[in-house]
Amino acid sequence: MDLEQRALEECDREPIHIPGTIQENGALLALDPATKQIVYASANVGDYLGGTVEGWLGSSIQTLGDRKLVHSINNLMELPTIAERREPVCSLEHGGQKFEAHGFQSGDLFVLEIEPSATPPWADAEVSARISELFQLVNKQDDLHRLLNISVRWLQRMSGYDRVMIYRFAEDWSGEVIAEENTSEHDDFLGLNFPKWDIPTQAREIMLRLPLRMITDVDQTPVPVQAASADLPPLDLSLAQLRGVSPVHVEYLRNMEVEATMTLSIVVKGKLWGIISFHNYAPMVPPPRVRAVCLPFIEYFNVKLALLEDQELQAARETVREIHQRISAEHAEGSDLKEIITGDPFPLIEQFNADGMVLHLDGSWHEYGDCLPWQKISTLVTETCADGRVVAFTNLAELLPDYQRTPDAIAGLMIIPLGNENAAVVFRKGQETQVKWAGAPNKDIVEEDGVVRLSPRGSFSLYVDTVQGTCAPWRPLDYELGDGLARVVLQTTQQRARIERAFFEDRDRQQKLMISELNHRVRNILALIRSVSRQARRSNSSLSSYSAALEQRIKALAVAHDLSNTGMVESVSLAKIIETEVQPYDEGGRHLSIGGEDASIRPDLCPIFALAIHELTTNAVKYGALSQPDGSISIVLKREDGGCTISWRERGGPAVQEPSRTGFGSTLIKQAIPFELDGRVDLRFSPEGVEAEIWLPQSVLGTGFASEQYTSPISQVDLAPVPHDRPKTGRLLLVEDNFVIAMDMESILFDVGFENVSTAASVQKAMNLIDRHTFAAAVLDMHLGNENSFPIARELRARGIPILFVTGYGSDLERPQDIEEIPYLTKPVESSVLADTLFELIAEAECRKTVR
Ligand code: BLA
Repeated sequence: MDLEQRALEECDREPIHIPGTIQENGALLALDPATKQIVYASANVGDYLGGTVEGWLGSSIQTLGDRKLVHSINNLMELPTIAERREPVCSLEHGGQKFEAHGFQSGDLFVLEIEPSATPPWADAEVSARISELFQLVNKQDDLHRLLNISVRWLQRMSGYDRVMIYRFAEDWSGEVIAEENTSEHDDFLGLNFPKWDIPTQAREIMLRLPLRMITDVDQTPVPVQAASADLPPLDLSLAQLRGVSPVHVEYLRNMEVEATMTLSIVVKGKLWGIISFHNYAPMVPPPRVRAVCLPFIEYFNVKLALLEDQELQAARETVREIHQRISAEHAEGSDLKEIITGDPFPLIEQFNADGMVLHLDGSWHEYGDCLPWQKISTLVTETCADGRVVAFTNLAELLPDYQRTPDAIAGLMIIPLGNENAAVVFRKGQETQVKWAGAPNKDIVEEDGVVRLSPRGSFSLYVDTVQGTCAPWRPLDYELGDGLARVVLQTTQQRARIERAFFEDRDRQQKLMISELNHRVRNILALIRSVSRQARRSNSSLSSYSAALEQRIKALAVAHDLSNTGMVESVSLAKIIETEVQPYDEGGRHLSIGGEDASIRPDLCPIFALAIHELTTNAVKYGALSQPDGSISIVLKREDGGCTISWRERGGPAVQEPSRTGFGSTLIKQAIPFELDGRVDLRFSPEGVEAEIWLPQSVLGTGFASEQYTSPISQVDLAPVPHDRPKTGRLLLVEDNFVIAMDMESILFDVGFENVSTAASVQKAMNLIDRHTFAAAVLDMHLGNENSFPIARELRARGIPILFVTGYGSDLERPQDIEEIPYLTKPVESSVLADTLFELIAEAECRKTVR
């Protein structure tokens, strides 16, 4: 094996998960849950909790003294989730100082991390405002690069780090800085590439598990973690926020002159996509409020990124579709397929961004533009076509050993099997690319005592490398083009032009619907998240538990979104949603059983249903069946009463008591189901276990969705503020079918002075209210599940009541002509804009009355 390979493997072998040290800005204890004894302690534990390390080691958990802490630890130790994530434990006080404790599981042990609380105390309201601002900012971006640029700018300002970068991994795990906000005097890194060994495999594996890593000061003295006895194995600190830093990486950061870092993991569809890297040129402990914003942010950012990537692909498909449609249309008009493709293949070659093409059809071949002769590639094509899939290569020299490369030669090809030994092969010439590296990516290899090591480079200044002999990478679009071509040819040769036309027409219609639906769902999900974040803040006392709860709720929504997004399905299985939400907490798969007759739910309603199940689950994990090793949840689905009943029964948990205070979870379950899903719910806190019966009507269960046609766009009304005195507010009508959003709107309206709001979720209920009350104005959600609010608008207008529409569809929805003049706002609605618009409308209406 060559030196280079050995050195790289050595890098990957460094056991960074068991560094034996922590960073100095906190202390750590590890407990054995079986004996309740402390078996590891960091040398600095005395600075935080008093006493000495020797005193702490071997002592019982009771030594912690603080009853609340001991109780919380005992509870947390039962949670299966602590094997995968750090959970907040509680705040505590020692010697007049306040600390925050977090815990996680490491092997068989429970690890407790203690960090000083922030002084001055965290400003909850500010954190919540920042999160909401950030979500909104992220959500507004419909272009990947704008999203990245805005995010780094905002994160830099919010966090105070000198530099924030987004670093994207390539296929081979090297990477490039693709967005940067640099406020330091050091050179920019934007556009620079870093070799794969800068972030070795085991560091990337930890990144996939841990959303946030911090290194607070490269010059600090690492604090040893001591064990109660010498025969104990080293403690796995993968999930520790305080984990000590690898010496190689310290050297790396010193060479960069960076003193402190924070890293957020960008994970898209289960894969590490990149990182957001924060650098500071002085030591820096990221303030708790910064972390409390960053954790939910990165979850949301990941969802948004996945969505944008899907959208990009969707747009590319549109182009591909047009080409294929042309081919099949010409064929349907009687032209011979061979003539269509071979007659003028250059538009197709152009679409592939290629230089030439060879077509092998029915035993003869045709060559166009710059290409390799058929004889040279026929073996390769036959071998590669065996499984009928499109394949592509960027470096022919690697593939064909005797291939002689000249500067202007063909470097890559895509092989498209067309059935019956027919094939199309598309060629691309090599290109000279300049890759900019942060420092020459030469490997600095040293051999000491038989061990081969790679050291970090000393310089990160620009180094330009010129690469020849490979072609531009094949894009997903090229594969789509190839696949589509294969399909068209196969279908047409089988004389199925008619069926195919129907197929394309259907796809065209579906694609339009899909894009509109996608946008709509993103907006609704964002609105839900924003309101959930407001609600959650009221019911969680500490900021870190607020942030953790929020993070988990976003995850639940994201999972639901992914489910409903796969292939834009017509409906999603209820059992699948339940399984997806509960399974992560079901250790060993022993505690959950789902049975009965499955039903499906409309994809647009999937997130709210998932959120309700998430709330039941978290409750079970914290207080119910999933908090005990023997607990179980049985879920039975039953088709009855013109709908479907979901019965949730917990058994084997601690004795249940009716909670004295209704939390966000049970409020959501009890109200969202009737309010938004038009269903019924019976939530019982029986002593032997929580029981819930949820009934959903047929109207929300899966048949088709989005039957409305979204056609010509309408322009956003001009909402330039008109100076006016804020009038005294009367009663306001709010029509909104999404319960969480309604709760949120009510609180916004209350905050801006509308103390008297009547809310309805359907046309019928709104009409009843209009008959009973006099309203000063009305805010109407355009879409109410299966109906729209236009009849309400007509009725209100007849009574001279000012109206404001809100819609999650942006400008996609056309209002009927007779109510075209009514202004609208797009969700999520800014509270100040909502207030200004309403006051303006009311003032105008007053004016009209006076004139009359
Ligand atoms: C870790 N290397 C890291 C981390 C980053 C990088 C982000 C995670 C730790 C952190 O948050 O700082 C690299 N940082 C980058 C890159 C950019 C950036 C590419 O900002 C670009 C903008 N490093 C080397 C060599 C080795 C090596 C030669 O240069 C191995 C022989 C190892 N890097 C290395 C190790 C870790 C690491 C071991 C883990 C450090 C730890 O978590 O303790």
